[in-house]
Formats: sequence, C-alpha cells, structure tokens
Amino acid sequence: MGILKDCINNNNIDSIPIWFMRQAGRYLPEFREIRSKNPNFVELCLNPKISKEITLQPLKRFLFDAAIIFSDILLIPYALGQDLKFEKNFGPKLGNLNLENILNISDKEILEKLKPVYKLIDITSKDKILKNKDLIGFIGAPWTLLVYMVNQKSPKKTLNTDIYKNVNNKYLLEKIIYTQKLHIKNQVESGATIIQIFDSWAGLLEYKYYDKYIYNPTQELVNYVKSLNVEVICFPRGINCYKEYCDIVKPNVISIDYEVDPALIAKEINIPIQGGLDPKFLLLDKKEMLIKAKKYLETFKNHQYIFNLGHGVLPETNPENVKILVEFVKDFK
Ligand code: 1CP
Repeated sequence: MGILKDCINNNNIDSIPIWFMRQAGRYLPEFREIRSKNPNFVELCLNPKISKEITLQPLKRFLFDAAIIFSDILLIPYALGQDLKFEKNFGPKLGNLNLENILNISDKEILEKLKPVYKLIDITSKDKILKNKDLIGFIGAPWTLLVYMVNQKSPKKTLNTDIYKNVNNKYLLEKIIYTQKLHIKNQVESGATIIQIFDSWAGLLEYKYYDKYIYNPTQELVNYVKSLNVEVICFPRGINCYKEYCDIVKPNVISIDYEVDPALIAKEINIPIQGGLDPKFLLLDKKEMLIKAKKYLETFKNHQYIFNLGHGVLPETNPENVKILVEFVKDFK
C-alpha cells in the first residue's frame, strides 16, 4: 500500500503524495524512442512487456508515489469490436458503430482482447520499483466513451452536437457500463490498487443531461469500485459544479481541472482532492513554476491532498522541470 492510499484513508503521511496524469508519454525521450519503433499505438498498448517498461519510465526518473498503467480509455470501444487506430497529427479514429454487434459481443471475447492489459498490470505490480507505491488502473467515464464511440474521433476536431439525442444511447451506455465493470474487476484482480475514472469531456455536456449521462452512470461505477474495496478517483474535466458532483457521485477523491478555483474548492469540498495545477505552468521557468505550484500546496495545506496537474503533462514539457517540481512538492512541509 502506498502513500496515496494512506492520504485517502487519512493515515499519517510525512509528505504530500504526487503523480501526474500522462506522466508516461511524449515529453520523455525514452518514451519517444519506444514510440518511434512502434508506430501502431493499439499494438503498443497491448504489448505487456513494452507497456510495462513505459509505465515505469517516469518512476525511474522522478520521485512519483504512483504509476499509472500505460493503456488507453479507447481500448474499450476496441474490445467491443469498434475499429480503432491512432493517426499521426490527428488522434484517434474509430470505425463505424455497429450497435447490434456491440450488444451481442460476449464477455469472453471482450476479455480475450483485453488480456494483455491485465498481464501488464500483473507483471508491473510485482516489480520491486512499486514496493510501497500504488499502481493506478483506469477507465473512461461512460459519457466520455460515448462521445468517442458516436463521434468516431476526438471532439476537439468536430463534435456531432446531437450526440446525446441518439436514440440508441441507452443501450450503448448500458453496454459500456457493463463492460467497464468487467474491465475494473479484472484490473483490480490483476493488481491495480486504485482506479481513476477519466471524464475528459464532461464539460461538453449540457447541464440538463447530467443525471442521465454523468451522474447516474458514474455513480454506478464508483459504487462498483468501492464494492471491490479499492479507492476511486474521479476527474470530471470542465464541469463547473464539482461540489454537486461529489455529493452525488461520491468518489473517494475528486481530481480538479485547472479552471477550478482551488480556494473555493478547498472551502466547499471535504473529501480528498487531487490535482489542479495548469500543465502549461510546467513550461515556465523554474521560479515561476514553483510559485504557481506553491499556491496549490498552501491552499490545500489542511486538506487531504494529492498533488497532480489539472490535465495531462504537455508533450513539450522539459523533463528537468518535472524533476524540480516533484522534488519541491516532496520537500514541502
Ligand atoms: O505517442 C502518442 O501520440 C500517444 C499519445 C497517447 C498516450 C501517451 C495516447 C493517445 N494515449 C496515451 C496513454 C494514456 N491515455 C494514458 C497513460 C497513462 C498516463 O497517464 O501516463 C492514459 C491515462 C490515457 C487516457 C486517455 N486516453 C484519456 C483520458 C485522459 C485525458 O487525457 O483526458 C483520453 C481522452 C484518451 C484518448 C486518447 N488517447 C490518445 C489520444 C491522442 C487521445 C485523444 C485525446 C483527444 O481527444 O484529444
């Protein structure tokens, strides 16, 4: 058990726990080297030996308290039989959505496709570098997955604004939730000690649809993770009602994005908080970066707080700045 779990469970800790979203990724030259030799991103995710190496790369360089598995939320559409590829300078491209096929696909077929992810978790969790550290497994929240599956590409490109009016959403959502439970269970059984739910596109949804697409489905998954005696962190990026979200969904930890005012959140929310710092601040010079980081450390001084960013590390980040920031947080008293 690592200090993330200690922090969440209010046990004594002697420093602030820290990890970063996208801590394994393109800002690291050793990742780029592996990536250049593995042009097929899905195959890379499904190669346990190499994805283990990528998962552990940031822990070899920095004093992070947790690893997050090198995988992707879009392996779920892939496991449900929707084609998936990642194109250079474009991002994910998903194939046609064949609802009938998706609804009929069996657990066995799904698990067969995702088996390499569980193998990755199994071999990574046994590595001695993770002794006393957490291994974070994850899923995409149902809404975010629905967006990718129906839109067939990142909503950053263009978004079909009628997405939530699609009459088949009900069945698709049910299948997504069902599949996510399978995926959560297998990640936990393979050695994931915490689960994070990424709702990266929560901010796109109109508020009147929150119950249907965000609150109810996510709450169901949160309850499921808790029933396995594992802590769950939720990251509903871009919403502006974090307090209401916590009251309804009840995650163990809420991960905040960089648009959120930390002082207001510290006042409003009494569950453990994670993250917040704008990843762009890691592109500043060292002194300015640390001033920004200190604001979060000071604001959450009397709170259960896991240091993280308000979204993923940017590819143009200098790893030296990551090192300086992590050491600053670990030394903060
Ligand atoms: O080399 C490359 O181009 C690959 C870039 C990359 C990486 C490093 C992708 C493609 N996925 C990943 C790994 C990944 N994805 C992790 C690994 C662990 C870590 O954080 O270190 C995680 C947790 C994810 C989760 C993920 N995938 C999310 C949720 C978090 C977020 O960033 O908001 C999302 C939205 C995706 C979809 C995805 N995967 C990759 C891309 C380019 C995208 C699309 C993003 C978009 O829509 O703009």
